[in-house]
Amino acid sequence: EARRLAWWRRVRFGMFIHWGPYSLLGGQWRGKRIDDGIGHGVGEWIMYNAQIPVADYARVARGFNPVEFDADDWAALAERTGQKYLIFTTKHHDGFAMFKSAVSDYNIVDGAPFGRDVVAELAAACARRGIRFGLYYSQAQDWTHPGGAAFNGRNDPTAPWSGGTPGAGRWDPAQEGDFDAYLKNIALPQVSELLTRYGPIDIFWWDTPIGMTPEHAAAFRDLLRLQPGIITNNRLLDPDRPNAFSGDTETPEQFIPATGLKGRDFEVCMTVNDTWGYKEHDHNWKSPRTLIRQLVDTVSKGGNFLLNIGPDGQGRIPTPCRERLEAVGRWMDTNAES
Ligand code: JFZ
Repeated sequence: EARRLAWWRRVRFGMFIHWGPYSLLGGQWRGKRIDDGIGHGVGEWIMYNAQIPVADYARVARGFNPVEFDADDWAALAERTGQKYLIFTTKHHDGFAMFKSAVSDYNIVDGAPFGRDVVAELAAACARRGIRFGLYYSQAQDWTHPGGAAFNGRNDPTAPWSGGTPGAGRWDPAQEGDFDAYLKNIALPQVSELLTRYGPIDIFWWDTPIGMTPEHAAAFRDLLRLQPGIITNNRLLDPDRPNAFSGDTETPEQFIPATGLKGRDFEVCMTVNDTWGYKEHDHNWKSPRTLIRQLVDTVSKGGNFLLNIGPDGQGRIPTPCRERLEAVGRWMDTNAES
């Protein structure tokens, strides 16, 4: 086990990328800025926070044509920043797959004019540059495929981020359906696709196990055998639940645990502004000084630092974001081991 995690513990610094049809909306729906709701209106939750009907959001997705996307440019930026691994949102809660999928044509190859497999291009770019490659996949929440789970936090501020009722937070009759059937027909097959079609996968990043039971989690965990040596975060199921699977790494989000997490591997995930997915009007960029301090603070406490970028709907990394990563990279050049 220690050997499996050795590279991850050594490199300490990764790039997180949130990118999908929500990036095209840039935090606005029908001319209104969506700044309320889950995560204070984080860009990738816009479908949920603005309660966009499935058909309307699907129209946005069908227009997704990010012609400026350049996998090698993104991987090169990670390299210059000193980030030794990259984790990409292959499917976020909106349900749109950024890879070709045989089980649903709601994906970037078959369901959008772009027609290119973004996961394949990123996997190849990372392989060329020796950057480890990880996949984020929202295994339970899916606001488009019938039966997918929807967080109930809008209706109940105490709603749990795991287990509970899968459908309690749905807002469109088109979302109704059987959760077990969704897992069996969409989520599990897509995870298999991801684990078999893109070469070696170094990390699997689960998220928000709404509605899941330990049995559901076991079915996903079994698929990980397709990639011996893969490292996973702990969001397949809440580790506090009895008999629940817990992954290799804890995931403090947007904060650094004051004294680290004794005896546990952890990865602080952090945004450069205040959103994961692109928001056109979020200009609250952290300074390079703040980002370097957060990186050093996290590493000094024994954790990894996963710093997120949110490219826009054309595939461009916002200039202020790019500049900050370049500045961190210059600091890394003089101060970090290679
Ligand atoms: C999740 C996602 O919902 C979000 O869009 C983003 O991808 C982020 C990295 O992960 O956000 C969470 C997950 C769990 C909690 C809060 C936000 N939690 O347990 O409090």
